Amino acid sequence: MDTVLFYTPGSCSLACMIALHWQGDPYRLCRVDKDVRRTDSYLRINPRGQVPALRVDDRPLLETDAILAHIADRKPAAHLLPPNGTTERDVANQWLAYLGSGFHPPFWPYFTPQRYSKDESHHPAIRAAAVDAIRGQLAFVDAHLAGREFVQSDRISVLDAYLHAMDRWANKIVDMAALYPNVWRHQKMMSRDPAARLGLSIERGDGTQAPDGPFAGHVALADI
Ligand SMILES: N[C@@H](CCC(=O)N[C@@H](CS)C(=O)NCC(=O)O)C(=O)O
Repeated sequence: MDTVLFYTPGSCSLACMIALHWQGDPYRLCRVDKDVRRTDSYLRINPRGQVPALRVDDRPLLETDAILAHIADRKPAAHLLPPNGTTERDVANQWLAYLGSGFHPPFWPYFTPQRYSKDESHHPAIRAAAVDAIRGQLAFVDAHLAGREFVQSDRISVLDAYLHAMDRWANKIVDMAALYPNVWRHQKMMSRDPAARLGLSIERGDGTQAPDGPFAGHVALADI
């Protein structure tokens, strides 16, 4: 399968990068920064102009939770999610949906208050409300992670990659170590993971092709 992940540094697409690396099939990356995400070429891949998007052969697949489930299900032996049809998978699906539709959304008004009001004088209040909502999500996840190493059971999964891609955004917003020690511990654990480290180095622009790894380099949008 020809697999291309469209990503923007600092975004939730990092989760898919980590998952692809864990899964192990060859994949290429296509970096699409803000200006590129508004071009016709990219809007043909994702009409909403967002990342991540995955292209598998000629088929685009959108939405982080669906992409992560696809990556995991491509190789059940990698155990990146529990098998379909099990109670454990129902719980994992619940976490995938929560991370996408519960944990992620409060960051949107924090980072882009202009989408919620054209009146700049409203932006401080929008961001303050967003911080409250972000803190609520962090408290929920922190309580869940008490006494646990991973989001689900005793095994690392795409859920951990998804949480890691997003909870890093909160580091500049709240005192994570003091207020959310379990999320902070999880973040430290993930930051030592070789796939997460590779993903971040690629995002910084100094990532090179891992000698024997599945990352097969970048492809230009124009060549897709
Ligand atoms: N529901 C989408 C949301 C994706 C999303 O919000 N992506 C952000 C980056 S983390 C983005 O592309 N923002 C740019 C924009 O919305 O224009 C998903 O889960 O994949």
